[in-house]
Amino acid sequence: MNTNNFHNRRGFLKKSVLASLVATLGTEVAFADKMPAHYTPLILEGGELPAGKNKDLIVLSDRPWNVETPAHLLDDAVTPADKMFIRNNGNPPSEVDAKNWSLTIDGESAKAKKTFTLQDLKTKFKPHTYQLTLECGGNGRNGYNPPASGNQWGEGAVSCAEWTGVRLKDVLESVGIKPDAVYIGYYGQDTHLSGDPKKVPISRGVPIKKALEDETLLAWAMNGQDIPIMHGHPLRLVVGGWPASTSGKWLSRISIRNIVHDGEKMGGDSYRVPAYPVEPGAEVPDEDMKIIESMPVKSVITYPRSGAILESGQSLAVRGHAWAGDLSIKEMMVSMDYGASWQKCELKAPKNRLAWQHWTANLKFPGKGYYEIWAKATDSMGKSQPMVIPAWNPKGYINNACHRIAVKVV
Ligand SMILES: Nc1nc2c(c(=O)[nH]1)N[C@H]1C(S)=C(S)[C@@H](COP(=O)(O)O)O[C@H]1N2
Ligand SMILES: [Mo]
Repeated sequence: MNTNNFHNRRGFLKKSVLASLVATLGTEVAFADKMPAHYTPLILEGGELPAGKNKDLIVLSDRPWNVETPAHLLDDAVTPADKMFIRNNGNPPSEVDAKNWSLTIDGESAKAKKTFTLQDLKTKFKPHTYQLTLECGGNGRNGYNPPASGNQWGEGAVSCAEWTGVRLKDVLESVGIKPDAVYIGYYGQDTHLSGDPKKVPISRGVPIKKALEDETLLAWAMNGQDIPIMHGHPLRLVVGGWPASTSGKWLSRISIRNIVHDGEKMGGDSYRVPAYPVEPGAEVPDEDMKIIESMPVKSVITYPRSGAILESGQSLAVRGHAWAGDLSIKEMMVSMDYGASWQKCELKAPKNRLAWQHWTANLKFPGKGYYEIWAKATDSMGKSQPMVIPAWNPKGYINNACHRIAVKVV
């Protein structure tokens, strides 16, 4: 599709386009001029979203599908399928035969090679359900300068659905894990964008210790239903708290490795950041890059949506979620004066380990005017979100800067 007509030379939406967008929506678009470069609101494209998706999701690319959830659509306690972001590296399998689907466990550190049908998994092991936070390593990429290549995610490449399946641990232990195991690597049935059957779009993994945690699941259901095709039907590895790229969709094979898994997108700049801080734009030698593990502390404001207009004198119940990779959230604060003062929020316990936590706060604005609401979470180890963009890295990963929204009191 050609969207050039909508953008200026630098890739930002033209003033005239913004004006017509405001007219179409019948409402002001706060920060519309700060929308990421080359981003075209779907309303202008007339494009289609994958089946079953909320029409207000933001399409960053359609080949492959990369679809972001605007912050205010993340308001649900448990992310429903229609509001879940999509991050595909290749093309989903064109046909999925759940009845004949199988998962093979192999690898140097597997005591045997064994294949399970989906039915085997469902009947031979105990099922478990956990709510798990999945955040793309590149969430927030659009904040970095110089900009990183890749999908320019804002805040919305995060979800927290309920996943049902069996523990990876139970299945791996039934096969037998050799003492020299260090990592697992997944393989899915999606195909490379080039069409080359020998190429794999992505094959990542986690250290054996993370793989053997209770919450690491081989899941066949999401929110009590079959996993939607875009999210990995009929079987998915789900690893909460780590870059969501470790949660392999359309899962057909897991290798127990005696080395750090060396699959597609495990090396180079993929899901890796410099081992020490570097200046923006630096070239970092390959051996100085390290794999992203637990995701950093972060939060999102899900109500109100940015651009809300409030009556003077009203108090405003702000709310959202916070999460911190393998850790939990200890404290949540909001500011309406650019961080000069902070107000403590009410914070709920997570549903289970590795699930996001809900927070609320009642704000009383001193009078009419334009305000920004900033949200800042602190994890159980005492680390807080930075108020500005954190350490630059070549691919623009793990930006956990405070989320900010704008409101107007009239
Ligand atoms: N097989 C396979 N698994 C995959 C991917 C993929 O392209 N293929 N993308 C990964 C990445 S980078 C992310 S962020 C999450 C996105 O999960 P979702 O699309 O269900 O939200 O899936 C991960 N698992
Ligand atoms: Mo991702």
